[in-house]
Amino acid sequence: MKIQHVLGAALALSFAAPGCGGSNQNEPTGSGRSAAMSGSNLPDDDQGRCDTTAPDREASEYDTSGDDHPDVRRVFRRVGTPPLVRLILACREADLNGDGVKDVVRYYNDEGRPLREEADRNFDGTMDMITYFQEGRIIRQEEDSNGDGRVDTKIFYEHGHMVRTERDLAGRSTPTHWQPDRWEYFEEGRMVRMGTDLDGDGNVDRWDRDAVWSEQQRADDNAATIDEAVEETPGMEDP
Ligand SMILES: [Ca+2]
Ligand SMILES: [Ca+2]
Ligand SMILES: [Ca+2]
Ligand SMILES: [Ca+2]
Repeated sequence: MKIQHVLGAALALSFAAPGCGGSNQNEPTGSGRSAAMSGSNLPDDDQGRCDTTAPDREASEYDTSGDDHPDVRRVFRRVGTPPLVRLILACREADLNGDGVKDVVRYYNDEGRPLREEADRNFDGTMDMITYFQEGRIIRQEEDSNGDGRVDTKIFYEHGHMVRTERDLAGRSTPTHWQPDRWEYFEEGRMVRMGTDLDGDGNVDRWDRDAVWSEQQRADDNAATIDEAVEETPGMEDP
């Protein structure tokens, strides 16, 4: 799946969100995007992705790095009718390396909980990591690790912990068909098992295991068995 394809769909979704109608008394605060300071060599367009143009949006910008140039933008959705208006965070984006271009954007659902985050981690102008959340917790990350614009790694989480990765090492995936050939399984942050599909038929041909971890598991199992045996032994009374 192409990252750009995903982003396009996401953008369509965010624009499809219904507005509040035309009864807003407050004018939208422009694009919410500030131009670079004069004399600054930062670009005019920060390539922000948060939707600041919908009539129910309110944008605010902050400088967190101390150069007087805003690097964080938060966009809120106005909910309710005056005077009972609430602001719910809808989108937040940031310029992490201070070059004037936003590198990470996080979208929030109607309750203000994180939904999806897109990040350009090597600052080359293309998003290379998408993080998905469910009920506020990370559930999956999709990564373009070699910068060819296509997802080649998926990382799966349970209860906030990484449990499995799928990788397409041979590049057999297409925009519509994900075909990993390497599966890695994790226990407490440590890879314990790895399966590889060598011939591309979708089935694992070789399993590699963490021998030390397997040995430790066996030892723990034995210890548990001994503990049970000891507990079941009637206690000897002191003479
Ligand atoms: Ca940047
Ligand atoms: Ca990138
Ligand atoms: Ca890739
Ligand atoms: Ca195979």
